[in-house]
Amino acid sequence: MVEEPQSTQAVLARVCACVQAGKSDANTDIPPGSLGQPGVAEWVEMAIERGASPQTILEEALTAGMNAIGKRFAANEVFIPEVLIAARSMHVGLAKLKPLFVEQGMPSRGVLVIGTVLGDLHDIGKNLVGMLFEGAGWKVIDLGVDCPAEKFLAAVAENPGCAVGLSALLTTTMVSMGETVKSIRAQAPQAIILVGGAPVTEAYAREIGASGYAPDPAAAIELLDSLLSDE
Ligand code: B1M
Repeated sequence: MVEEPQSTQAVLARVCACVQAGKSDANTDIPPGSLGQPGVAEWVEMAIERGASPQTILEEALTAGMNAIGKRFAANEVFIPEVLIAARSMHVGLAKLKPLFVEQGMPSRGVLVIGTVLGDLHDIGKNLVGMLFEGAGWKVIDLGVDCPAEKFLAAVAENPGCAVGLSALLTTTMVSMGETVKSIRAQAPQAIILVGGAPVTEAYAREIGASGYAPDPAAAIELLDSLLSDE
């Protein structure tokens, strides 16, 4: 028996907590022992019934939950599996909101084109960065792995004003990261280009002309926010 929250604000807080716990709906037993208890799906439905706008549910509950997970991940309080199940729960909530956003389209803070650079097949970190940007309200266009500069250039041309995120995990592929930044700069000199990945450093980002380096997804989101507010 679950006690019904008194206020809409309390319902939103439940959505936010369920995203962080990875509790998608009543039929899932994540976290263990929670089978039958409402999750993101049920609380989002209740928030809608109570008259909360889809925008409010998105920002104050789903995005807030994912932002919190991103910060806890950066602080080593949670790990990759927790981020993945939180992202899955957020998507369950988003699916409930999508029909309500049909006319105006899903709101978005902007577009981030992201990919792992040429020669590099590592995508776990890049995928986490993409998921947390999505959770923070960005439309994410994921170009995948082993991306030549041309692939980034085409995406930048198709999405004017987008930010670009490059990931590299090998010291050898950091070279193609530099070449990709150079090509993007030639086509779109003002583009914001973020770089990251285990071997990448702040100094290297500066050397290749990237707009900035971030060690983890939460830092990348903060960095992009601050670069945009400087524009
Ligand atoms: Co590879 N691998 N791997 N590997 N692999 C490393 C990177 C390595 C350090 C292992 C080692 O030797 N100790 C080493 C690199 C050495 C170096 O260059 N200095 C290495 C090597 C050598 C190789 C091969 C060459 C091995 C071989 O075949 N001889 C080969 C290369 C293939 C290729 O890419 N062409 C190879 C292959 C593979 C697998 C395919 C088997 C697999 C990748 C599977 C996949 O990604 N789908 C793999 C794996 C899993 C690893 C390790 C074990 C783990 C990488 C990972 O996913 N980490 C790795 C060793 C290690 O790191 N312990 C290793 C978890 C992930 C969450 O972290 O990617 O760093 P990370 O992302 C972080 C941050 O870096 C940051 O945020 C993420 C979350 O915090 N971040 C960004 C990432 N991108 C960002 C972008 C941003 C901002 C932040 O802004 C845009």
